[in-house]
Amino acid sequence: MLIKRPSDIRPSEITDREIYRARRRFLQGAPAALAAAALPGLFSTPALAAQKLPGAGKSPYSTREPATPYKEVTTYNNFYEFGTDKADPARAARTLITRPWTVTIEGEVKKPGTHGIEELLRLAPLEERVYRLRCVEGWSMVIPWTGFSLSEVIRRAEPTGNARYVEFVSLHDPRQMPGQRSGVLDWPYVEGLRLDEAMHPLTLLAFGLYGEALPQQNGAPLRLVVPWKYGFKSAKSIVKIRLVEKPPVSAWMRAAPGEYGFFSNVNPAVDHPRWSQARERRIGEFLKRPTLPFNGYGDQVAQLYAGMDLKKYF
Ligand SMILES: Nc1nc2c(c(=O)[nH]1)N[C@H]1C(S)=C(S)[C@@H](COP(=O)(O)O)O[C@H]1N2
Ligand SMILES: [Mo]
Repeated sequence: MLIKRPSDIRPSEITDREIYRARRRFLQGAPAALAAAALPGLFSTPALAAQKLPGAGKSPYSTREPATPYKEVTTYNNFYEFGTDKADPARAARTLITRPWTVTIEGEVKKPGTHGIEELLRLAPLEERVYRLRCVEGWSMVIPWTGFSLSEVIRRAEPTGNARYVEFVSLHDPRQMPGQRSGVLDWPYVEGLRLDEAMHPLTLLAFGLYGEALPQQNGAPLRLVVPWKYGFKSAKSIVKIRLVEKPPVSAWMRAAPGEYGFFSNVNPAVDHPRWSQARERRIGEFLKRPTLPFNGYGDQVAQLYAGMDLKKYF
């Protein structure tokens, strides 16, 4: 992963929650335009990004820290399927067609199956979860996601006694994803969690951000968000969820096993081989701030790793 200073981001561009609410009110007042926008074009579905999601309840897991402005959240992205520059996905991901979309749940489950995105969206009540996201590169954001716990999906698939890990596979389609014509990663993008991590209530299946359907560059139509791990664990545009016995080999482990471990818990005490992880730059802020163990979610998740050497299992 490349490190880039967010020099293009002005601190004056902070959108506070008031502007967020105003934006929501505006969207609520425009149902006809949104209905028309829901018809996907043949080669791009940019309008889907503005599609409002059904109302979402509040979550006790939300941070009260101010959310990173919508503009930054949707224009400063890592999504290598659309290029390696932070600005690439916002431009290039318009070719990603997000409807129809299905997700296959397979492997060590009693109820395997393929489910349409609309069906998945209705599986459980949507919640707004304002989470910190810490990229392994040393920057962070606060993002108001909309979704529900991944456990809602896994529980219904009924894992067998052999299921120990969960593998997540992102879409592989070089026609829609120009970055996949390059060998920067061994495609498709694959990530994995231990089953207890995947079942943890904090682990979110996200369908939206800022109250709207996910923009393509943020991983439409559905993605993972694992807030206590480095951002790359949060796979975007997922098409397959496999319950497996053995730890999955993620795309990043395959590319650089010495640099990216399976767990990748945010840990200021364990440096990346090429840089320190002690501090981070919150996008929109000038001074760096200390990085917190488990990205500040230690009270909720530290017990998952009781007795483990987190330097060895990085
Ligand atoms: N399929 C896929 N998922 C991905 C990535 C990617 O390149 N491809 N990048 C990861 C990284 S490194 C980060 S930091 C987050 C960024 O999410 P955001 O752009 O919505 O902030 O997505 C993660 N999920
Ligand atoms: Mo990242």
